[in-house]
Amino acid sequence: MYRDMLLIRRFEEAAARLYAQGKFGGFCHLYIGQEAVGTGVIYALQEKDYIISTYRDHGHALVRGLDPRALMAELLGKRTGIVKGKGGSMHFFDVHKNFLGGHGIVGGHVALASGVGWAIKYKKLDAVVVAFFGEGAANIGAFHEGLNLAALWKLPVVFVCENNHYSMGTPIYRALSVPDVSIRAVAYNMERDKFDGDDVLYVYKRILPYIEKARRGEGPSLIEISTYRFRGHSMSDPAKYRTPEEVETWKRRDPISRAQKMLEYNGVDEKEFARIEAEVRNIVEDAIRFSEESPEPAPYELYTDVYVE
Ligand SMILES: Cc1ncc(C[n+]2csc(CCOP(=O)(O)OP(=O)(O)O)c2C)c(N)n1
Repeated sequence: MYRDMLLIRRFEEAAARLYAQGKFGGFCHLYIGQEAVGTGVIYALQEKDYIISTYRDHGHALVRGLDPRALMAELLGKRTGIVKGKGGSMHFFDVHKNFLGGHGIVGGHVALASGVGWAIKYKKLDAVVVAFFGEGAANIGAFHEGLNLAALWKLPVVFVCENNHYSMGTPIYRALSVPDVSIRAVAYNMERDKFDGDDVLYVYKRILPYIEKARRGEGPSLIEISTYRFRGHSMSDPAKYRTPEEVETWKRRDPISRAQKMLEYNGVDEKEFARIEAEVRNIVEDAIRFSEESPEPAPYELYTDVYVE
């Protein structure tokens, strides 16, 4: 788990550098600071389970085991990218890993998650689907439609709200009439929970029963996990709407330092941390090299993958 969180951090630091150097454009939303949420939740899943995510999808994709080379190449818009360089940062997708995107429309994929849940039930698959979204999505119509049908049809969905306290530059108190997202589950007769997301093991332990409940066919849950993004909303956001003190307070709860302290306490020594750091740096450097050497998509690719054939 520690290694995966560090991989997200180093991968995204590299992505930020490449973006600043103009190696790629478009939108790029970093997950830095939120690593313990995606990691803790995805470790509680099995390979046969499905994941659906937002435009802040790098972390979820890496923990699910999507190829870092293909992800980096996707950022750079290369033909070797995970979706052939056509989706970019917001639209990672890998059907072989049951990773169903990367979605740019806030909350739209929450309804899709219920569709996936319905497909799992209809096909009698032994699987669940986790939908990640921010607290801003809880105000969108598709969120409510998705929750209603999931509860009504007892679909195997776990709705995971990564509450990082801001929707772009808008703090919770300006956007949510009820600041507690999880309480919305009550309106749909759905189980709910709410907890902090800076301790990866804690996240894992708290989410597991809801995933198992969904797997037993006992219906969906809405889980709100409190977290914080250390960077701006996207690469083009200087994040002036937060005080440096607020950001510092949250950085003191950095999920990676926290996991490191816990491992140190359990006897993991400096050498082992250095080994993991080197391994992760190699993966990221290799992904960058691979991406930079990869070709651009051919012009005819503009017309492929537009419709399902
Ligand atoms: C339907 C829709 N409305 C507006 C936007 C523009 N937009 C992009 S991200 C965002 C904020 C979403 O915040 P939140 O759901 O809390 O997620 P976070 O970025 O904090 O992870 C908005 C309004 C959009 N992409 N889709």
